[in-house]
Amino acid sequence: DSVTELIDRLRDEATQDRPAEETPDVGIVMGSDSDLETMMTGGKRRGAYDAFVDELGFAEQTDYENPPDEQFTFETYVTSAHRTPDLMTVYAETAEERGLEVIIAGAGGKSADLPNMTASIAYPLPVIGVPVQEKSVDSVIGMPTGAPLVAVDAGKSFNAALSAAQILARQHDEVRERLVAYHEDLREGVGAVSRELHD
Ligand code: RP5
Repeated sequence: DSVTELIDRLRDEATQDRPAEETPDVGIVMGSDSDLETMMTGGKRRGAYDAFVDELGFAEQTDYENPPDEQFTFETYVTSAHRTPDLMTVYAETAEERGLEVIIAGAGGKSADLPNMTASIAYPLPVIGVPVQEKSVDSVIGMPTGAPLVAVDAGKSFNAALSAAQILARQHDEVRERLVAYHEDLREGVGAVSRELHD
């Protein structure tokens, strides 16, 4: 799809007034497809996709008008603050009307503006920023007073997904239960490793 088509579609979706259970709960945006590995999966670390799909039972919603069977969903967009500022702006402007409850935004490089700008435009929707590379941490977390952005450490999109789920869990008991179950597994895993070390 061209950027113009994506913009038109987002604007159209914002007018549809779909029931909450049919719209994506979380929007994942990133500045470049070179951010995909860090943001989603398959890299050195596990990413947001792994947290949502493997640990929390969310599904990716690839078509706004045809939701998957799973109750909790996320969508994924590549939109650059510098190459497609119009798409970034419309995505953030329409996010709340399209039914999103939280956005995860990742960017790298020395001009990692996407998380910051998305947070400013989408306000009061919460935005969790992921610096894709360590050198961009300052630009992602350095927001002025009154312009909030929740940020995780460089590359930790897995934690950004858990933070997004924590926000959803305030309204959705089922997400809360899945987070608690994930944490129990995590504790058991740590216990198993430390037992191995002592055996
Ligand atoms: C940022 O610049 C992107 O978020 C990416 O991390 C970085 C480099 O982008 P590419 O040149 O690989 O597209 O905007």
